Amino acid sequence: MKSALICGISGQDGGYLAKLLIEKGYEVWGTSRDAKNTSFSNLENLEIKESIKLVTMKPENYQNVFEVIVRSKAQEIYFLSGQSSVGLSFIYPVESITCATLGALNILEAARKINLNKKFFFAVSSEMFGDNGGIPISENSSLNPSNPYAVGKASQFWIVKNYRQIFSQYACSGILFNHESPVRSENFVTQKIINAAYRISKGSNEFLKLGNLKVARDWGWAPEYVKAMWLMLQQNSPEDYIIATGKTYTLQEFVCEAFLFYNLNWKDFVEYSKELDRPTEIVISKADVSKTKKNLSWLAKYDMKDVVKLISLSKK
Ligand code: GDR
Repeated sequence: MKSALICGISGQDGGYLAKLLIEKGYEVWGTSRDAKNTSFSNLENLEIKESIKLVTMKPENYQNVFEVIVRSKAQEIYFLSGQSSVGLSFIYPVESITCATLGALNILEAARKINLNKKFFFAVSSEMFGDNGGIPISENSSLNPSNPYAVGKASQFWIVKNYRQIFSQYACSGILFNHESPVRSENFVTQKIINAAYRISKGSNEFLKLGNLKVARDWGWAPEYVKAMWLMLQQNSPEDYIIATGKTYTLQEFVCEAFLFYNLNWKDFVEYSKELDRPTEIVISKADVSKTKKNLSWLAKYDMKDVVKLISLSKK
């Protein structure tokens, strides 16, 4: 039986990945900062909590990371831990950067000391490339991180590349673009918009405050992105891959689609709030998915419009 360790299993991607791996017959271990006091509601909703060995692991603590890797004996390790909201990283920059960098270092270093053949997936982000004028981002695009979250991910990306080159570890980074699901919190704009549209459709007398509607993102469906993560560890050689749909829409198009689902005109309910603009911003984010399509035969089935529909349907 294959076994996998998912670091940061309580988050959106952790839950969907665990479900996929259990379906594939894996023994799944999952970590959280405080496994005793975490509710793991995502895992409960997916009805998989009882099938997972849950352990406490603080990614910044080397000894702790070492012990969990030894104990789990996992052949595949997926590192998804850390703060995933760009917005919150402006408020908690140290936590955001520390977990991404020290976490990756501790995992790779512990595995190097244990000296067993393991495969590693690290979740990095399109945010690493900064505001590049909307040029489609590939695995070789130059990095220009412009917020604390992106700085942490860019460092992690280079740590992974280094360990792969120097110590020949099977370590790779999935460069994830925005990917959503019903389990997102309102820290993410997609959930904030759809929840507001839903409440308004039920009679709520509110206005939705948003920042810059001209920003454009490549929004995908998280439950299908975890398959690409798994595929990356089933190849002959470790390589980095873009995980995205290849289709970009403006935030205004997203808002329009979300309100349309409830037969509402967004213009009647949305207000611009300057306070929600970020100190630095990526205006247009585009993905070049050609390498992923060619090598992994993976292509996203769902785009922004499907994401709106699928999340909205989950509210009924
Ligand atoms: P992002 O996602 O920062 O792209 O990171 P988020 O949903 O937070 O923002 C998307 C875009 O919408 C703009 N925006 C607002 N954002 C929020 N959260 N709230 C608002 O009210 C609002 N108004 C406008 C933002 O400025 C931004 O341009 C996501 C996360 O999933 C990361 O973990 C991941 O790495 C990247 O996508 C790729």
